[in-house]
Amino acid sequence: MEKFTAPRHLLTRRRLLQLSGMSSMGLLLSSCGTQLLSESVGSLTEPLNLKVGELLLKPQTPVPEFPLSAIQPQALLINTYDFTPQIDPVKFRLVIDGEVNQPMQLSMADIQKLPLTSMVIRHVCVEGWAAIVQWGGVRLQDLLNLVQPKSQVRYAYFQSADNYYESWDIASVLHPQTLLAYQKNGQPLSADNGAPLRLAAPIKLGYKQSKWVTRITLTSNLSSKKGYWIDQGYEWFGGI
Ligand SMILES: Nc1nc2c(c(=O)[nH]1)N[C@H]1C(S)=C(S)[C@@H](COP(=O)(O)O)O[C@H]1N2
Ligand SMILES: [Mo]
Repeated sequence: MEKFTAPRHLLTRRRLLQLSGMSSMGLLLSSCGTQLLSESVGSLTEPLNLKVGELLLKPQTPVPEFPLSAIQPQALLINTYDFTPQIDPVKFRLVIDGEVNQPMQLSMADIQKLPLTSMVIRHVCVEGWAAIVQWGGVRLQDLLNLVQPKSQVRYAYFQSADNYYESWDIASVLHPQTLLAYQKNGQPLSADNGAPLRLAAPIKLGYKQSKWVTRITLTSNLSSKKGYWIDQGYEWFGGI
C-alpha cells in the first residue's frame, strides 16, 4: 500500500516543471490521431500533440451543465452486459499504475478525502435512450496529479470488476468534468450503477463510462484490445 498524501495544490511548481519538460523544445506536430485529439481539447487551432503537462496547464472548456431541477431520476436505465459485481467498499482498493512516477492503491476513504465535484449532465446510450443525471465524485485530473503520469502518457485503460474494459485518450481523461463518481442524484452510488466507483463525463457516450472501475493504467500505447464494445465494432473515441 503506497503512502497517500492529499495534494496541497493541484500542481506544485516542481511538478509543473516535471510535466512540462517537453515544452522548451516547442510543440512538435504529430501525425497520428490528430483530428480527434484536437477536437477534444476544444479547438482545431490547438497544437496537435498536447501531452499530460500541457493539458493540465491549459484547462479544457467545460460542457454546460443542467440545473438540479432537470434531473430525470427514472430515465437512467441499468445497462449491464453481464453481471453486477458486489464489491465490499471497505476492502476495495483502486489501483492506479502504468507509466507513472508514483503508482498507488487508494481506499474509498482516501478517495473521499479529495475534493467532491458534482455535476448535472446528460448520459447518452447508443441504444437509443438518454437521461439527465447528477453525478458526484472525484475528478480524474486530481487523481492523476497524485500518481504523476510520465510526460509520454497518451491513454488510460480502465479495468472493471465485471471484466469490462475501456480505454480513453488522455485529453478526455483530464477533462475537468471527467469524474470517478461515487454518488448519483445526491445518493451513494448503487451496485447496479457501478459502486463503489464509475466513470462519469458529459463528453463521452454511455459505453465509455465504465462501472465498477478497479484499475486505471496509464500508457503511451494502446493494445489491440481497446474496449469491451469497441472490440466488437463500436467507435473508440465515443465522443458526444
Ligand atoms: N463495467 C461495465 N461498465 C459499463 C457497462 C457494463 O456493462 N459494464 N455498460 C455501459 C453502458 S452501455 C452504459 S449506457 C452505462 C449504463 O450505466 P447505468 O447502468 O448506470 O445506467 O454503463 C456503461 N458502463
Ligand atoms: Mo450504453
